[in-house]
Amino acid sequence: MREVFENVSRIKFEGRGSKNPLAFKYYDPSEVVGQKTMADHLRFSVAYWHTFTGKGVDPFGSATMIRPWDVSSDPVEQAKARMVAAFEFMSKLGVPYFCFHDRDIAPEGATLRESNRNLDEIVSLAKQLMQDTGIKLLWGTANLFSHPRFVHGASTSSNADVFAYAGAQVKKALEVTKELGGENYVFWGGREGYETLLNTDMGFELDNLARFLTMAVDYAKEIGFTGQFLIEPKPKEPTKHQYDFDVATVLGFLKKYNLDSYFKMNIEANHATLAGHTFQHELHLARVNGALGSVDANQGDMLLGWDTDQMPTDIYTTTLAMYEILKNGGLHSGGLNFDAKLRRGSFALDDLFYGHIAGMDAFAYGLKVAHKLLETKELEDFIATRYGSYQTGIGSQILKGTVGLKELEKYALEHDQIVNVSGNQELLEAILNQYMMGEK
Ligand code: XUL
Ligand code: CO
Repeated sequence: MREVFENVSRIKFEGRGSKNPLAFKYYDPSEVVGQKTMADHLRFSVAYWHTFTGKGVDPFGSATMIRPWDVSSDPVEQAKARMVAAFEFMSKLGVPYFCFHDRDIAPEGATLRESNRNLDEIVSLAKQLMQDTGIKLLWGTANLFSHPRFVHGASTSSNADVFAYAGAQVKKALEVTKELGGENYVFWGGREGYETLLNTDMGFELDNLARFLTMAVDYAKEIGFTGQFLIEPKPKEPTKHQYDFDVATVLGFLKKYNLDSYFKMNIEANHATLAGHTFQHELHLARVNGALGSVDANQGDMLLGWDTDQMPTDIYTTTLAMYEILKNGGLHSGGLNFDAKLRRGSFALDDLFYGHIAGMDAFAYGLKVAHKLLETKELEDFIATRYGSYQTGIGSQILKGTVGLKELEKYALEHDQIVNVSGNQELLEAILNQYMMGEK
């Protein structure tokens, strides 16, 4: 079959000085950082929806990205051509993984039966292409938000028929993910939220969300799907208030419904900032709760209040993200999935490579700086010293649980002239800059 990216060959690592836009400057998949290769640390994945079905449409204008694989008038044939092009792109880019929603890869039919048949047909092509190229599935998911039937939500819809339909769709998506050896399965609650409490029974909807997730856990057990379940928090968009608001909210939800042992988080950078957090905050909170599963790698724009899903190029953010990931002992079955799209003006085919190369290099750079920071332990040592008062005296008794408020009062009455030490934030920021610039 004729190649779509015919002027691009396999992207190689050429190193820092390279002027070749189609080469990696920092990402050398075989370079060993600490105990693992860069490829094993970073586990990059391409998001099918943005990269192969996204066309640059925005609320004010139509498609700017006219893709050579979008040629057939038959939707299934079109989906096949797109899938073949996707594997050519991913092989040339040298990513080990991809991710998809059911409806990204195969068209919705007139009935659920027809949609399932379409999906089966495309999945068998995907399976073949995965075998040919060695590219694996990081995660699968079901699109429970685009079709008008999900106008009031999926598992949190006021309409029980929609709950049932969504259940059928997740059942099929789980089967397909298992069939393709998917290492995780993601639940992003696209329309699981509300617009106004004037028409919403929030407690009932949250109970239904938990019922739905419990059914998914049960079905995964039944079919022997052993991949990790992930919830992807997001505070708003498309609904005004999404139930999976942020990591803290999801942790509370999972605990309430006894689902916490079955789910980890898929943390997306732009969702973190929409929630008023940093990406690092969300990764850190998930990590210290044993719930850091995978990452949707992108970035937002601080001047815009919506989910711009830009390619991650901010090396400070990627460094602090990799710091958390290394402290987590890696991403395990997770990966860095580029849930990121090109700007509408970047409509050339080569921009797909430039965008992904920029993101991969930014994370590779971040990995190396983060590794250095952990090797010297400069930040860790500072933090350990900062909490040193808990290692001896009253602090160690607090940790051991051998004192209560009465003992604290006795101690405080004798030690009420408190001496605090500086947090040295600016000093630490300057030290981080030295690492960023390779001076440490
Ligand atoms: C939407 C989003 C989704 C999920 C998968 O903001 O991030 O693409 O990653 O459904
Ligand atoms: Co995402």
